[in-house]
Formats: sequence, C-alpha cells, structure tokens
Amino acid sequence: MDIMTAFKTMEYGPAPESDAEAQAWLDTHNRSFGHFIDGAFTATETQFETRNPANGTLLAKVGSGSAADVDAAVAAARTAQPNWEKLGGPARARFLYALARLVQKNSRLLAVLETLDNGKPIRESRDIDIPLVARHFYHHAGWAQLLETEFPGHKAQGVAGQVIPWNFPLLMLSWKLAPALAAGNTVVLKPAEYTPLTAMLFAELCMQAGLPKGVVNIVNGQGETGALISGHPGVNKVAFTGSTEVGRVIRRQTAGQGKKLTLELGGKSPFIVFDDADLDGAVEGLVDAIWFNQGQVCCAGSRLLVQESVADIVLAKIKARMGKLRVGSPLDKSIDIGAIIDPVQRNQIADRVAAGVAEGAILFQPDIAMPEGGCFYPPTLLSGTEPAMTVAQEEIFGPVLVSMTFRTPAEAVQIANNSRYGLAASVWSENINLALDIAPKLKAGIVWVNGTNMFDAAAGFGGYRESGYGREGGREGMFEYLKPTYLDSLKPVKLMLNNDHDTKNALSETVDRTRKLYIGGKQTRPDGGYDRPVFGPKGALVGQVGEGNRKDIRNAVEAAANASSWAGVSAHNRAQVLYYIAENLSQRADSFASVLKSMTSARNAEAEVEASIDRLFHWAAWADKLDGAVHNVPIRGVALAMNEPMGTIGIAAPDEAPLLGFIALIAPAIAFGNRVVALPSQAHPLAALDLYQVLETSDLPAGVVNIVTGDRNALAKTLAEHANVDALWFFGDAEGSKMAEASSAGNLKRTWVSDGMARDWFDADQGAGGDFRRQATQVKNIWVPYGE
Ligand code: TAP
Repeated sequence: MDIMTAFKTMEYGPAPESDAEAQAWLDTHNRSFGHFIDGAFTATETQFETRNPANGTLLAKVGSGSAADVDAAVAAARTAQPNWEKLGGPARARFLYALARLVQKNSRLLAVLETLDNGKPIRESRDIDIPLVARHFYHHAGWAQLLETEFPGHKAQGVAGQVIPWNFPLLMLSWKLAPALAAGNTVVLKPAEYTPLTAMLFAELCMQAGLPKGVVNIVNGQGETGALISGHPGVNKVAFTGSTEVGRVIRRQTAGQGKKLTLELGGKSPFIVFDDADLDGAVEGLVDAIWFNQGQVCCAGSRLLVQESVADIVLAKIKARMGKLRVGSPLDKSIDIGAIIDPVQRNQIADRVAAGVAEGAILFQPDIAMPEGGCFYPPTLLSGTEPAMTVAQEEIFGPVLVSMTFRTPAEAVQIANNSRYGLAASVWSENINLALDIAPKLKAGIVWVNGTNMFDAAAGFGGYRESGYGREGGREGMFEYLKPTYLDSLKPVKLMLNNDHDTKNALSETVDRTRKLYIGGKQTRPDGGYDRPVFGPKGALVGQVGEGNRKDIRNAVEAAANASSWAGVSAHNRAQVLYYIAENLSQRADSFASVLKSMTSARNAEAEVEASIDRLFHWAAWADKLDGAVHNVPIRGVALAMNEPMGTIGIAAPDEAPLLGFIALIAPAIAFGNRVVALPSQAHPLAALDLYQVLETSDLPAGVVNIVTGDRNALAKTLAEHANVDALWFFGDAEGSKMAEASSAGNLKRTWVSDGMARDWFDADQGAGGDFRRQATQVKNIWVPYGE
C-alpha cells in the first residue's frame, strides 16, 4: 500500500480528553449543589438531575430555586450593591481581572465540565467558549477601569436579574456578568436547567477572587425560577437570552415595573453565497455556521441562500463535506459534532425535519457512523425549500441546514429579510463592492462577510426585530447596564387630560379653525369624522383637533412605510431639512408662542419656541456626526459598527412643554433616518399640529412625519400592537407606559417609556442627551476579514 492510499483509508483513532479532574471536582461536591447566595453555597430542599447528554449518565443533582431562594438572592444583591458601586471602577476592574485570570488558570477543567454537561465537542469548549469567557472578563475589566471617564453622567442600574440558556452556558454567563459588574451592578443569575455545572464552578472562582459577598448570586432552577427573578420587584434590570417565545413572556411580565430589559432571542440567519464566492471557503464556513455546537446556536447560519447558477455545485460540495463530518463522543478531540442537549430537544429536531419533508423539502443525511446510545442527531440538509415553508421560517435549533436559491442580489436581500428574526447573516462573495452593498441592506444585528460565527467582547452582539433588543459586548453593551443619573431625580408627571370642561363654552377669539391630522404629507380629516375640543388654562375652548382612531394610525403607519427612502437620504441632506424646519419655525415664532399661551398658563412660551428652534439646530448638527466605530477585534480585518435607523418609530409626546417635548422627540428620530407616527400632547396639541405648515415648506418628504391627535393611550396602544412599527417611545402616565411595554410584545418592538415621570425638556441632558441618539438608532456590526 502506498502512502497516499494509507492516508485515504486510515481510520481515525479515538483521541479522548480525560474527564478525571472534572469528575473528581463533582465528587468533592458529592455531586449535589444548591445555590450560590450571599457568597456561600446553600442547600435546597428539592433538586433536579443534570445528565451527560453523550451517554445519559447522572452528573449531579442541582437545587430548584424557590421563591424564598430568589428573595434571599435578591436581598443579598440589594445589600451588596451600594458598596460595590461605591468601590469605583478601578477597584472593580481588579476583581474582573482576577476572574479573567482564574478562568484562564482553570480553563481545562471548565472546558471539560462544560462538555460533560452540555455535550459540545471539547475542541469547541476548549478553543472557543472558555477563551471567549476570559476575553469577556478582561475586556470588561477595561470598561470598569474607564467607566468614570467614558460614561460620565451615568450610574449602575442596581440589581440585575439574568436568565441564560443551555447552549453556551459559561459564555452566556460571562456575557451577562462581566458588563453588569463592570458598571457597578450586583447580579442574580439563573443558569439553564440542563447546564448548571460550570456556573457552580464559576461561583467557586468568585470566592477565590475574594469578590464581596452578595455581588454575584446564582440561583439554579427551571423556568419558574427564571420567572421569579425577572418579575422580582427588587430587580432593576432584566437581561435574558433564550427563545423568542419566553422573551415575549418576560416582556409582558415586566411591563410597567420600571425595569430596563434586554432580550437576546432566536434567529433564522441567512448564509448567502454569491456565484463569485470562494465556494470551498463558503462550504467550510457553512460547517462552522450550522454544525458548530450541533447547530444549537442562536445565530447559526441555518438558511442557505445560494445563487442559482452555482447551486448544484455548492450542494454537491456540501454533501461531500457532510460525509466527512464525525459525530461522536464530545470528549474526543477529533470529533466535529457532539451530542444534542437532551432527548426532548432531539425529538423536536426530528419532528421539525419530518414536517419539512412533509412540506416538500428534500432530505439528505450522509452515510456516516453514528454513536450507539447517547443523544445524537446526524448533520442534515433540507434542500429545495421555499421561503414560505415552516422549516425556512422557524428555528430548528439543531444540525439542520435549509437551502434555497436566488437569482439576483436584490432577490437575495428580499429572501434573507423575509423572516421575523434579524440576528445575524453571512455574505460570501469575492466582490467586496457587492458584499459591502448587501451588508447594510440585511435586517440583522451582525453581518459576517466571508466568515461566520465570529464573536468578540469588543463588538456588540444582538438582534433586530424578533431576535430581541439590546447589545452584549462593546461600548453599546455597557450602556445596557447603566442609566443617566438624572433619572433618579425626576418627579411624577401631572396628568393634564384637559377634557373635563364644558364644551358648550363659546370659542375664544384665538380659535380660527379645526386642525386636521397630518398623514402622508397631507392634512386629513379623521376617519371617524369626530373632533375633540382643546381648552385653555381657564377652561375656554381654544381649538378643535381631530379624534384619531385605529384606522388613522394604520394609515399613518402605511404612509411612514412608504417613506422608507428617507433612511437612504444622505445625512447631510437630512441635516439640511432640519435646518429648514428650524428656520421656518423661527419665522413664525410669534404665532407659535401665542398658540402655546392660549393652551397653557406657561409664562415661558417664547422661551419654549426658542428652545424648540435650538433643538432642531442641535439635531441637524448631529445628523451627520453620529459616527460608527471600527472595533478592535482580534481578527485580521475590521468589525464595523454602523448606526442604523430603527425604521418607523411611534412617538407619544408629553404634555409638559407641548411644543418642545414634541420636537425634542421627533427631531432626533428623523435626523437619523427614521420615519415617525407622532401623537402630540393630548392636553395641548395645537402647537404641534401647526407644525405641518412648517414641515410642508421645509422639503421634508411626505410620510416622514405623521401626526395623529386623540386619546394618547388608546392611539399608543394601536401603535404598540402594530407589526410595522419598529420602536415605540411613550412619554405619558405610568399606566400608559405599562400598556406600551406590554402591548409591544407582539413583534417585540423596542420601547422607551417615561414610567410616568416628567423630564425637564429644556435641560440639555434630559431633553437631548445621548439616550436620544441611542434610542433613534440600532447598531449593526459588520465583520470584514481581509488578507489572502
Ligand atoms: P428558553 O426556553 O427560552 O430558556 C432560556 C432560559 O430561560 C432558561 O434558563 C430557562 O429555564 C428560562 N426560562 C424559561 N421560561 C422562563 C420564564 N417564563 N421566565 C424566565 N425564565 C424562563 O430557551 P432555551 O431552550 O434554553 O434556548 C434556546 C433558545 O435560546 C433558542 O431559541 C436560541 O435561539 C436562543 N438563544 C439566543 C441567544 C442569543 S444571544 N440571541 C443565545 C443563545 C440562545 P430552563 O432552562 O429551566 O428552561
């Protein structure tokens, strides 16, 4: 036999990693864990089992967190929080650094324990998960060090309640803990029920690092325990990673509780291969996209979109490559695909594949050796699928690739965006012009060009649409655990409904006409045909406005959708439009001041108009200055953080400062390329409505700003429920804030609510600070590796 034949026919020998140390560690704990609360391990009454998915053996029993356990953990976190924050960033940085070092020192034990508990190949836990965990603590030690100078005017949220899934157990823990601790929060975290063990080992590392007690609390348990944490009144911030379904439950549960919420949810990420791509490279990328971690990856490239002209070649290459994948013991260092987390999950994968075949997909599974016993599923390809099929729309969360074809770049974008999700996307082309043209058009929080599944602590990770909101990692991730200091000093808003006067009152002289709605660049009669009176401070009727209803909101949202080209207008041109609006408002300043005076007793009407003009100048100035960033990620290449508009934003403007509050909200929204459907102050709507004359003469395209008057909370509810509204800003009463958050759960739109507090709209921070810029945009990270 010659050497070549020997190489080709040689069988793999097993290359197992020893699990002796990890088993010994479990034995030192008698294979029994409770929780880690207030710096100590606690015992629990009820426990559940955690098993090795590769062979079904029992690894340990773990405590099931009760309401009392969660109360104790939250109390410990609350007590510890002020001192932890007072320690200051540099002192916290030392602790984060110590944790990073301890993770590195214990990396092999952590990797083996992770593989035992989760079933992922040791190659991945050893070379990807655990090094990234250390990287996260290092990176955030840096943010702690720089906190005071880089995030002035901000403070910690308080206690963070965090719930994580089982697919990257320790990595998700690090994504949650590191920024929270760096920002000065204390934490109550629940690991997933299937994978609690590395979190328990991490708790030991916290003790070794001398972390003050109560700063990190880990409560084990199932979904109910997670719900006890996210709903707990002592928790100020909830960070959740998991399914979109549970994300929705948590959004509704926490509505109106004044908690900041970030959701990292599911995905059905497209993997787009153009005909000029390096096809072998793309196929190798695909292995990492869909067979990494058995495909149990939220950002898995699970939807292959391949250009029709090369589809047959690519599919043949994929099938050949699938025939070389090795499925087997996760502790074997030469294994590609390990075990599925649990039989429940495996059965779900099998059911979804069967449903796909029933829908007409063509099934391919390679003829490769499968392990006996254990929880395994073969690499699978479903080809010939159509975008509307369930398997092309719904997450399978397993090693199953769904493929379809496209003809033109425009069609690729259309199919890629035909999803309720928007987590990640991969674009493969040797034509950099094409790749960089496609990337911004994809509705996804992360785009990898000629690569896939690249992660780093310096680049934010998170989704668009129903993949959730908020970012983990990078500067943007730090803001998720901070809040502006002024928020603590706000006073509750005074309700000014202004509708309990006698409508028979004679119209005062200031009333000249009934103001209509403003939809799609036109003044429109309300659909219902009714008007509502507007009264002055002494009860005199000072005007009439349209009584908008659901239909008017729907028309306004449609008009906003038709104005989507506004996002593509250059920032310079958007700035110019804002300058025109300011100029035109300034020419009519007197008439706006007199309308303000007619509605309110405010003595500062002139000042409010002046401040409104200034605010327009402010956002005109910002329009072309909200630069993105080039993140320092450890690849040969760049990760570009681009600020993109949210899309259509529903805005309910406040009653206090009825003109300035309205302009303070719509100006930043449109400055950064959004369209708005705005509800002016319910009590004092006239000045905002008079703006349409200003807008019409300022070159603002029709549909970019739409104004609907009426019952604020009822109209805001329609906006919150509308699937084509991408974000909702609500500045009104506490009840309306709760409604806005709860009703937004349908399409998981991002909300920004006032929780019933009134801000000082004249104040530069409260009325025009960094929050406005961040709320008006979402960050997309585009990874572009380079070099031959
Ligand atoms: P989920 O069922 O959503 O579980 C995630 C976590 O939430 C688990 O700890 C779970 O506890 C807990 N939980 C369940 N019901 C809860 C409730 N009502 N309130 C609070 N917590 C609750 O997801 P999974 O099956 O573990 O993970 C798979 C999903 O996560 C996939 O959809 C995947 O796409 C997504 N995922 C997303 C990302 C990012 S970054 N976007 C990352 C990883 C995974 P139990 O463990 O006891 O069920």
